[in-house]
Amino acid sequence: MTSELPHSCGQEQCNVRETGSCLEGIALEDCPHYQLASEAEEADGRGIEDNEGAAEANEIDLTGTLVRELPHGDALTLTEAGVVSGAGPSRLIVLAGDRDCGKTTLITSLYESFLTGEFCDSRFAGSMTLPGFEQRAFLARLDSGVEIADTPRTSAAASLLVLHLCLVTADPDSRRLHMLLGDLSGERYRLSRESQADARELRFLRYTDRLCLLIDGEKIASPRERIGAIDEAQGTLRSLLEAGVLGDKSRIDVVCSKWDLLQDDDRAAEFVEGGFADVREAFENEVLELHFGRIAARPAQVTKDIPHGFGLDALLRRWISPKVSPDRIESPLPPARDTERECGRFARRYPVKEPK
Ligand SMILES: Nc1nc2c(ncn2[C@@H]2O[C@H](COP(=O)(O)OP(=O)(O)OP(=O)(O)O)[C@@H](O)[C@H]2O)c(=O)[nH]1
Ligand SMILES: [Mg+2]
Repeated sequence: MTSELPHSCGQEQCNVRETGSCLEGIALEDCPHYQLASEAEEADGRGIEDNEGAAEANEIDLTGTLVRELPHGDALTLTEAGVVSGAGPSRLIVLAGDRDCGKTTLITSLYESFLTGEFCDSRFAGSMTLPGFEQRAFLARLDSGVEIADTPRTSAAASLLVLHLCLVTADPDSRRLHMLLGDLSGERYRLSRESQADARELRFLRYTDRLCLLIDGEKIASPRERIGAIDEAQGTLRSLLEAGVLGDKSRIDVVCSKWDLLQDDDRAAEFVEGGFADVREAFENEVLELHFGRIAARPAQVTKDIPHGFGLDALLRRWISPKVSPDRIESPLPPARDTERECGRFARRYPVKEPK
């Protein structure tokens, strides 16, 4: 376009900028008033201003390049957890159980177990949810000034909040493992027992590595509430199986929490034994794995027998153990034949399909 021509002229009446021709009809290089536009702008200071403008714009770009988006630090959504699990080996464990049974405390105690060093032959290697952990652990810390340790209630609105711990395991390959600990609100758990529609909403349980179902030890300690506590756990498992969100590929831990309240109560401890046996009988053949445990993530009174985080090591070891897919065919390569090519040997590993 003519207006973009880089011409300029010292005579006001000359249109060389627009037309590219000299007012006096002479060759541009012969005209004493003619200048290149950039020279003219530099002479009156405009070029410098523009250069400064460009420099400012560059500075903004540079800032944009240098400022990194940091993780928000609070618990992740299920979608965000999916992104983390795509980054490397991972385990998504969902903790479920009635209100106040101790799910959040279990998660924060696991995190705290790594604050002093190695735990379960693994070391802490980072977390995208450190503020999330700290926020949950805050009320439990002695220096927070509350007399009885407590954790903020998990919101019922979010169906699953996921906390992230990256661990380096001590095996020879020293691999990093992303532990994704899902905290299902007590309210969502109760609804899943009472309605099939609500149970179906927990369809993400199909894709999790384990479901850890907590039975509240405080309820077991109460003779009036203990039968209901085991019945509710059984009812929830039944409802989730019928809704199809659990099935023959599910791995489940059934764990009695707050064991510190039961250790001196033989009748309650026997009741837990019996309850676990009933759950085993009812569900063992319907799921892939069923394990039972007892924990005291944060005992009211720490003793030699029940230290802080009692039972968590057994649980975590199971959670970080190598993942074996039920569909995986464990079939080593057969010995090579003399003149056989590698692909032929590979093909022989699988039996030829029967013709229909
Ligand atoms: N005695 C004892 N109390 C515990 C233990 N673990 C947790 N608690 C207490 O149980 C209460 C409830 O714990 P939370 O972890 O908040 O329970 P939750 O299952 O996350 O509850 P919701 O978020 O409401 O579903 C808190 O007051 C904890 O301090 C334990 O091992 N022993
Ligand atoms: Mg909670």
